Order: sequence, then structure tokens, then C-alpha cells
Amino acid sequence: MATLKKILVANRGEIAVRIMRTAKSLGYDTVAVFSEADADAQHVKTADEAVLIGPAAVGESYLVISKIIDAAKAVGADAIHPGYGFLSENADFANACEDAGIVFIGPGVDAIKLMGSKRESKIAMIKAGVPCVPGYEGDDQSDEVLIAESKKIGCPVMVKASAGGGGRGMRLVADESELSDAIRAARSEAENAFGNGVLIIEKAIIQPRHIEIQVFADTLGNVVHLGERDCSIQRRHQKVIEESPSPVVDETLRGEMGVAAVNAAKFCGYVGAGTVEFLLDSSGKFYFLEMNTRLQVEHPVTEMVTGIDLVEWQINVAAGEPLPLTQDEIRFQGHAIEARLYAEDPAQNFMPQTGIVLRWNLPNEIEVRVDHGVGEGQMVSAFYDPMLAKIIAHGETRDKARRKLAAALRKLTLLGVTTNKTFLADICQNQVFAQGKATTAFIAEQYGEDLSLNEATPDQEELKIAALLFYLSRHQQAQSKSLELTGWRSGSSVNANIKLTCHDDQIVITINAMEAGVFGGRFEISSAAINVDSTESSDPVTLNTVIEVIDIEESKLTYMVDNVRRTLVFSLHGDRIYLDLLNGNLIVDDITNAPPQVTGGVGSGQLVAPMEGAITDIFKAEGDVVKKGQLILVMEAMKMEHQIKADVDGIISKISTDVGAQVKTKQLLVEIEPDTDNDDE
Ligand code: MV4
Repeated sequence: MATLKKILVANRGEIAVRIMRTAKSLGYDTVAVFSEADADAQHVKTADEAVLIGPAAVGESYLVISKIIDAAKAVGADAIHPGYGFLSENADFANACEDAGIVFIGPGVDAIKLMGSKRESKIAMIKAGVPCVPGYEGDDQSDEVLIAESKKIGCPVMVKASAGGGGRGMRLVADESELSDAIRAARSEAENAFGNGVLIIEKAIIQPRHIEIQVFADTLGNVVHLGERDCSIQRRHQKVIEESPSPVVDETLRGEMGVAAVNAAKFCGYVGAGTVEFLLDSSGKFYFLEMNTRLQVEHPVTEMVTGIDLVEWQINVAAGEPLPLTQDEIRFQGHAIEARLYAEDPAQNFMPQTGIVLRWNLPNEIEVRVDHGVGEGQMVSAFYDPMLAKIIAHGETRDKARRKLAAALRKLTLLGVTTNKTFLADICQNQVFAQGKATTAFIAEQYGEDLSLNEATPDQEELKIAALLFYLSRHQQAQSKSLELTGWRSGSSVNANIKLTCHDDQIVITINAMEAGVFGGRFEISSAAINVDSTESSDPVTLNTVIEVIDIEESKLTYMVDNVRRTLVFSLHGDRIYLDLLNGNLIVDDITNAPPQVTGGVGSGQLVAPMEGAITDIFKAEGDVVKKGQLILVMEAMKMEHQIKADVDGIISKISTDVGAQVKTKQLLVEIEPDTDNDDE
């Protein structure tokens, strides 16, 4: 039996924080590893010691086996927990730990290797008597054989890369005529992505549910399951909502799937925490899909219904202890649902978002678990996974858990980085989800495959509040740290015009400070929209609202309109304000003092990076004459290409970047000296 003292967590973000929480509570010393970009990250602050392992790019830090092993040796860590992602399912890493005499908190190398191959794991699972999707997993990989086998199985079939994951190298083939193209495409995609073009063929299960069983095994041969998780709600193979139990799994089915999962684990000599993924078809039949040889993102829902700390079990198993419970002693209580908060914008086809976290408030009146690695002032960069936090609610019934989760999502504030918070809250309220009827097709069916969700459009009242907050901060005494009510109550009763922009719309808001009200200041506020595209200066519609400020503390405004009192969280930074609204976050800029814009959509000639990324191509040089709309350079950010085009006719006066350079959001890249005789086309 190994005696462990110090555990290094080879990960970052919420999972590193979560693992350290349990490790510390059990009396272990904890060690974080971190990249240069993570110097201020929460997992570094949580650990007893933290080792800098290199630059931001994961290929130079979190994914470098030798750097992790060296870090463990440097501080004398005797065990490594890999978390999920990164090196968690890397057999070479597990091997390297063993070679260095460090305990790898996870299964043995052989199980990791076997489950890393769809073809080999399927062959093994068929032998183990685990139900698998009918298909072909032979070693003859010729086109003729793959096509003939597909025809035997009968379309629709799935062509899958043996080394694949997350839907890469996978093709759904509806008709025999498409087989040959699909096989070639899947093979070449797999060769490129994984350096291995081996394919398997399976009968396609239509609109399945994704049900996975949590298993646990110790080094003495005991294996149990901890019930299922339903992870059907996914978007492009990214899980969004997970729950336990599944609304469609009853005790009988749970027992059957549990036995199958335990058999899978026993057959490969599994040790530690593992997840056996199944597809469940509409008739209630289930089929083995793959086994994940790590602790999963969604493990908290299992913890909440079983009361078991899975990380504690992992550490104890790694130390050689037997499982503390037999299958009969494992009880399931109530229902848990988890929502994943991502830094992504549902209004821009879920594009990952970067920025600095300005405000991070957890819901404090609702009993929910929040696993996160977020701190105010922290940079959310493009280098890492955009998942920021998980919100997990437990209730006696599914409906109770769902209501708590929805409320927690509404009450949670993250300002500075756009997130999918309102999308998550919307799913919680969706009727198909509420009825427990969501399959893997749910998001595409309910929200569209490619369609972007509508962005939060500000209403007049919200813009007036933004203007009022700008106004109040401008009138704030330089010395006082908070907005003193008395300061402006008795002070200048002047009208102020504040010009705002939000989502390309411009609006002028007039604030008239009235007499003091019952609680504090009263302001009569009117607005006039400006139509940017027309030469006529303003819209005739103006509406008056009386807003009474009741309290402002730090980042919270309490106000009253028409006898309704509300509180709103904001973050004000110079000419920009972030508002946390029920239907999403809003960013409003004060452009009262900004230089007037040239009309006709012509830009300034100052081209900046729209987001953090790398320059991949530059097509123009200094001195080149360019026309508005001409491509100047291309950058890659968030795995997507962004074209930077001239926003004005002119001559390039400066290019301040190079191919390969890493650039920051808003960094100036190119300057164009606009033509002076600029008559708009
Ligand atoms: C399938 C399938 C239908 N039939 N296999 C997607 C990811 C990969 N790990 C397995 N996947 C699927 N395999 C057969 N034979 C449907 C999917 C699938 C899916 C599975 C689970 C959760 C969401 C999914 C979304 C699309 C497709």
C-alpha cells in the first residue's frame, strides 16, 4: 500500500481546484502546475505549492509530459492526478509516472490503451458480453471490404475513426451511394487528426440518448457502478447539461446497464474511476459506445445523488485501499442537474469569447454547488477550454432540481466576458427538457443547427440606467470611493445629455436631476434614438421615465421605476459599462466625448485585432495602395480564420505585426493613411 503525502494536479481551471479541495480536506499537500498565462489563476492560488511549467500554449506547458514529471520531482510530489482532458487519457504519461516512481491517480496503462481504440475496445467488449452496436471492426481496411460490410449492416450507418473522439473522423451515411466518399473522407480526416486511419462501421442509432455509467474499481478486484448520467443535451459534441438519474432509466434498466458497465471494467482489469458510455435507442435497447478512462467533467451529478466524493475514492484506490462500499450499499437520492457555463456567445454561433472577468458573483441564496476556477481580474484567454464553471443543483425531484438550477443561473453574475448563461437558463425552462424528453438532437431541434440565438436587445429603461450610472460616476467626488447620495442630491440640478452606443445603435439620453425623493435621488430621464444610417439627426420618439436611486454599493444599483424596486449588478470602466440583465449581459459605451465618426461606414484606417490570436498571413506591405474592403491579413483565433480588411481607401503607412505573431484583442495591426479626396463610392 502506497503512502501518499503530496499530490500534484496536472490540470488547471475548475477541475484542478475541485481535486485540490478534496485532497486538502484529506490532509494531502497539493501542488499546482501553471503556464505563464495562468500566473494569477485560481488553481494556482488554491494549491499549497505551484510550479511554473512554461508558456501559455498547451503544447509547451500542460501537455508536455517531461515538464509535469520534472515539476513533481522538483517538489517531491508522490502522486499525480491528471484531471480530465490534457494528459488524463495518455498512456505514455501514465507510463512516465510509473517510470518516475510516481503514483498515477487513474487506471493502468493497458486499460487506457485498450479504450483509446474504438476498434480494439469494441472487440474486447463483444468478448466481455457487453451489448455493442452491430457493425464491422475487422482488420481488413480496404474500401471494398468496408463498403461490403456497410451494405451488410444496412444504411444508415456510422463510419467512425478508431482513434477518433468528439465526432472527429465520423460520418453518418444515409444511402449506399455515399459510402465510398464517406469512407475516404473519414479515413483522411482520421489520418490527419490522429495519424491513424483505421475505421469501424456501425449501424446508426437514430436520435439516441447518451447515457453513461460511472464505474469504480479498486486494486483488489472489486468493481461497482454509481448509476447513470444522462448527457443527451449536447451541441456539436460539447456537453451542455447533464443529469442523474436519467429521466428515461428505471431501476431495471439501471441494473442492466450497471452490470454491463461493471463487466466492461472487469474485463479490462480496470482500476479507479471510469465511465462507460452507451447509446440508448427509442425502444430502450442500449449499446456500448466507448469507455472514458478518467474522472469526467460531469462527475458532480453522480456525487450529489450518491453522496460519494469521487476524488476521495480515486485517491484512496490509488493508495491501495479497497472500495468502502459494496454495490448493495450504494444508494441514490433525489435528482441532480449540471449546467456548464462557457465563455462563448450564443448570438455569434457560440464563438468562444475572451476577456477579463470584471465581476463574478455566485448565487448565495440558492442551494447549489458551483465548481469553478474563476476569479475577478482573471483573463479568459483563447489558449484553453472556454468552460468556466459548472452549476449543479440537487433536489428531491427532477423538477425541484431544475427550478433551483434555473434560478441559480439567473442570479449568477459574470461580467466582462460573454457567456452562455441565458442559453442555459432558457434550456432549463424549455418544455421538452422539462418533460425529460431531450435526446441528442434536442439543441439542433429546439434552437437550430447553425442559427445564432438572438442577442439581448436593450430596452429603453436599461439604456437609461446605463446613462444614469455614467452620469453618477461623472458627478462623483474625486475623493469619495463610493457614490455618495448626498453628493448629488443637493448638488447641481443640471440637465445632462449622454450619448450611448450599444450593438451599433446610438441613443442620446437626457438626464434631469429632480428633487430628492423618499430614499435618494430622483431623475427624470428621456431618450432619443439616433438613426446612424440617415442624415436626419434624431428620432422624434422620446419617452420620459422617472428613476429613483435607492442605493448604490460597489457594483450594485437598487432603483425604483413606477413603484417597482429592482437591483442590478454592473461594472463601470471609464466609458464602458457592463450590465447584468435577466435576458443577458449588456455592454454600453458612453460616446458623449468621443470624436465624431466619419459617415458612410468608412473606417479610421486603424485596423486592430478583433480578438486574441495569431497572424497567419499578410498580403500587403507598407506603402501599398488599398481600397476599402481589400484583404490585408488573416489571423487565426479560436481555431477560426479572421480576415482583416481595409476599412478605408488609402496607403498603408504601417504594418506593426508579422506572420506568426501572437496578438492581443484590440492590438493595432495596420495603419492606413486615408485618401484625402475621399468621395464615398
Ligand atoms: C453514434 C451515433 C449513432 N449511432 N453511433 C458521437 C460522438 C461519438 N463519441 C459517438 N457519437 C455517436 N455515435 C452510432 N452507431 C450517434 C452519435 C452521436 C452522439 C452521441 C452521443 C451524444 C451526442 C451525439 C450527437 C451526435 C451523434
